[in-house]
Amino acid sequence: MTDKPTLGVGMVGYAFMGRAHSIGWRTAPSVFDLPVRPEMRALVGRNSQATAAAAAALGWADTETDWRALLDRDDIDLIDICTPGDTHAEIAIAALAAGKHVLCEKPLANTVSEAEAMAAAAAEAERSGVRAMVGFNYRRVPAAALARELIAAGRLGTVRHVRAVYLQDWIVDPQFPLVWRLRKDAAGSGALGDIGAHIIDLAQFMLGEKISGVSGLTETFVKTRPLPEATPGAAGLSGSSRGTEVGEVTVDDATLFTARFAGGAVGSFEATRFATGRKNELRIEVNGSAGSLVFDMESMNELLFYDGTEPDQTAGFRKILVTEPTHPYLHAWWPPGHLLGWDHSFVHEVRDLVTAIADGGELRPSFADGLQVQRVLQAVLESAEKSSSWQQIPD
Ligand code: SOE
Repeated sequence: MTDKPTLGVGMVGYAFMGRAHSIGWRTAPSVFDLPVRPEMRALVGRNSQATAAAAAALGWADTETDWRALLDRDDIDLIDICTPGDTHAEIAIAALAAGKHVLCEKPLANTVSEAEAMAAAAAEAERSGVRAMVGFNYRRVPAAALARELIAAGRLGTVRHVRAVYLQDWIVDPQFPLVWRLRKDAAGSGALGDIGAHIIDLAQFMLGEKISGVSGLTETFVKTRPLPEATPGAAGLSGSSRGTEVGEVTVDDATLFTARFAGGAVGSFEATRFATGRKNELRIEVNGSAGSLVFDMESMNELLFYDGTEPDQTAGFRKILVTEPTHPYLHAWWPPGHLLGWDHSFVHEVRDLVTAIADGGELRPSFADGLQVQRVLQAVLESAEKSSSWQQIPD
């Protein structure tokens, strides 16, 4: 046993993201030398039996059936929100007001006004040392973090282009049920908010610059779908639980937009759940006056780098294997060449969050960052509604 101070964690929701976050909480203390020891104290879910089973499987000590119970528990220091977007604002604002640190899954909220209220609550809480972070986990993939470092160090010169796609195909089948991610009231938007938000955050993170304006279009290819059966677990990405009634899809299946960055670069973004054969393909290419970088989640341990300052005869894209101890997060992992996976980004998220809580250091993406992404999402939707007209993003 160590004599480190502990950080009591309560998590709300235990579906796909809750499982991923649980791996983060469980693994981070055994990999990184954290200043405090997170303890997985309580898991919250509405169905007590299902929640107890999930808690046992995922490593949570205790359960609650109402998230409000966490607010009154002295042994809970941090609330991790892994529920659909329509619940984020209420839980996060109440948690911050109760003096609990918050980790909130992305996108921060379903609307800009909710995100504004959350950012204001986070700014207020920060004054008394209570911290808040949004779970844009791809920032914590070492190759993506290395891309940011190389761009910040000027290795690409002046950045001119960003080409970002996030492609999935899990709803190509028109019989796939109308799960919560396909309902505007629960999810805010579709492919745009769910996966487009990731590439917006990641591109801005890599460049260290914000998107200043956008022009977008959206499409919903399959307009009605079978309703899911009302069984626990029916809200996931699996299509096995369809019922016989049909409901309307109220979000985008695919969204494309062009963008300008504050520093002068231009960008193209595509988020779709209809890219048949593409399971979870997140790819960002950045071109600058002195070089280019390509990050591709399907080869997430690699970063392609073109150094334009090399002589023409030998210049070419080269593959950096991002597993050296000098690469972001890698000092704590395996010897070079031993690869990491998608789930490690959640371990890194916990490491950064817990470290900033303990030492008071910078913690990003903040709720203010999440609000800015939300403004981009809203501007894209507004543009799509107004014949793809240009929309400036307010500061
Ligand atoms: C579903 O599209 C999803 O689980 C997203 O919600 C996650 O944020 C993404 O990382 C993987 O796909």
